[in-house]
Amino acid sequence: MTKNIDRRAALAGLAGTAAFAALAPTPSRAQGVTLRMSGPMTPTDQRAVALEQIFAPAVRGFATYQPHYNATLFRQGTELEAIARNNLEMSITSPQELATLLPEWSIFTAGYLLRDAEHQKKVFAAPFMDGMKKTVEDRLNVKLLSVMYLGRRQLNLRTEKEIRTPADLAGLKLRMPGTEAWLFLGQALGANPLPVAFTEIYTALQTGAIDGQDNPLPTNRDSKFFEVTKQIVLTSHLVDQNYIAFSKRVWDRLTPAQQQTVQKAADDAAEFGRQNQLKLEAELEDFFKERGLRVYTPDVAAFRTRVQQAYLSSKFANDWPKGLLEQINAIQ
Ligand code: KDO
Repeated sequence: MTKNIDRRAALAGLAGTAAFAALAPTPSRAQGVTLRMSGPMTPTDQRAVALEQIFAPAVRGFATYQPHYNATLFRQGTELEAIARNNLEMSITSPQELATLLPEWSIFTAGYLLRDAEHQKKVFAAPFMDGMKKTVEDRLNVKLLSVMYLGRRQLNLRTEKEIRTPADLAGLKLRMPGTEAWLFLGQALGANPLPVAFTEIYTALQTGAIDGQDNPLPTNRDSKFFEVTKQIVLTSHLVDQNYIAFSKRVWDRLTPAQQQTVQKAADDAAEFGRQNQLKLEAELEDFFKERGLRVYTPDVAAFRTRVQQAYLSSKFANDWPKGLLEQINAIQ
């Protein structure tokens, strides 16, 4: 189990590190730089596959991509700090992790905000996101290269009781990742959220320490959660997004041509991963049904109403940049 720690206090220190990195003498142009990527995902996760199959070969002329999966190099949620401190070159980060350090990012942790993968991609590319990205660079020494589609998060429970509305989740121990924003999502859905690291979910489900977890269908298959659960409730409560996070210090050492190659490699990998993930999401309902799980759609309107109201009246909403919600909603 992981504790929910507020790391905002650490930001002052991190900003200092980033400023120091910016002042350090410019090292010679990148020759054979190693790009260590750390994350909690499995190697079969489509984001991992995309980076290995598309990103790695594209940058091979000047960089070696070196992935570390299952949080073996850095614990889930500590990767941004590792990049900020120049201890790591890459990660796949999330708005929930960014929000622990830069509260305005909590807007993207809100359930039922983004409509689908296309909306997510357009919002990330919109000019109104430039300032948000720049703050991440300046404060954390992290460049967000591209947006990766993780999928629509669905409830996946080891209990048998049918879930139609948020009221049916009362008292249910729902695992969420260990940040404040994630825990709030579990609460907004009507459940009793418990923080557990991604790598501990399977055992927590198996032993009954938790009643359920939420993740997109492809993640459920990759991490075999279906083996220790009985049902999937298709709430689609979050069109989950991740970002390819890249060390700004390493970026600044690349030549303009190398930077262009890295940027294109990241965009191509994100697109490849997105298409594969969408295809899997469309196919996997049958996979789970064949393995004996119940898969069904609840009263999604009831979930949407409750979750949206919870976010709009939450303390998080006070940190959202003025007008951003409207700009996000206006993107077609
Ligand atoms: C999870 O811990 O449930 C989560 O899905 C959260 C995501 O933001 C992302 O970090 C993901 O885990 C990991 O990459 C593992 O797939």
